[in-house]
Amino acid sequence: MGEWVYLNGEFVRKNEAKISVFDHGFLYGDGVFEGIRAYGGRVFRLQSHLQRLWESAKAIALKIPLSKEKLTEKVLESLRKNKLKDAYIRLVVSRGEGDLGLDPRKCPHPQIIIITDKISIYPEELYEKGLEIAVVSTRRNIPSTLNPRIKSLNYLNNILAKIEANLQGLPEAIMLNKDGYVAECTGDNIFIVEGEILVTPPIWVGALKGITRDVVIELAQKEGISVQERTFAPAALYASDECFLTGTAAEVIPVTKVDGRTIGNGIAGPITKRLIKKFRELTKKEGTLIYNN
Ligand code: PXG
Repeated sequence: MGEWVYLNGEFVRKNEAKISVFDHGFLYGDGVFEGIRAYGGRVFRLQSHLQRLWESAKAIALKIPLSKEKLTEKVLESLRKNKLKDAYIRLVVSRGEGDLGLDPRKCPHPQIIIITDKISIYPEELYEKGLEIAVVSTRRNIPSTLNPRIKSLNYLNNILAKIEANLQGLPEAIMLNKDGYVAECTGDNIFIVEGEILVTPPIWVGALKGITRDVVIELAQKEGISVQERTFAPAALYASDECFLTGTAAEVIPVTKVDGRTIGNGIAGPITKRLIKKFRELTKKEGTLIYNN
């Protein structure tokens, strides 16, 4: 882990990076966050992540006490201070300290935290073999209660699904929305391939607007692969030719077994492999430079 954490407007050592027990991020999950990656000295899609952070904050009426430009600088400074080129960056904005009541008006100072870490990722062989995952019984939050578009500190919905997967010995869970349509996984978006067509659930079904999802849609379109955003049920997933997940941590990773059903030929399919390759090429050449040399 990076030694220096940005907290309360300054860089402190990680063992001194402590927040108040009265912070509503801790008491109520009242706050927002982002998970970002740096590859070879470049931060991938930093502005898209910041844009989403601002949108999440706006949705919960949280004012981020720095400009996007200043926060960009602080993220880059965190990476330089920790001498990182390849990293996972966790950006957290919490409501800040208040009293024990819910009222966010009692929290005058939102807290910005930047943690940098080495990335822990799936073993390389899984990008060939694919993951085995399952549809779990925990449904994705409905948008009228807590909209899954908001990347809030309140992740219990996802954690409950993750626990169900873990109890089955599986690394990820597929979550359905209240109507039984496939929404997303606990920390990844989901795609299937039907013949030559790439299909992913629309965001309104109940999914985060993943940055990796957007990149994969762009890459597929550039490759001449047609992409459809439409709803589908687990049966369509079982019958699909290929399936993969997208996320900042997992990148693009094949899924080859769902609920005991083998997907396609049981190994990463051709469209999945093509998109993994294109995605990796892009992360090597694009992004905000951390070091100006
Ligand atoms: N859906 C959800 C619910 C997420 O939290 C994604 C999709 C993928 O979005 P991006 O923008 O990363 O392509 C996420 C983000 C983890 C972890 O440790 C993953 C996320 C958040 C927090 C932790 O795997 N994923």
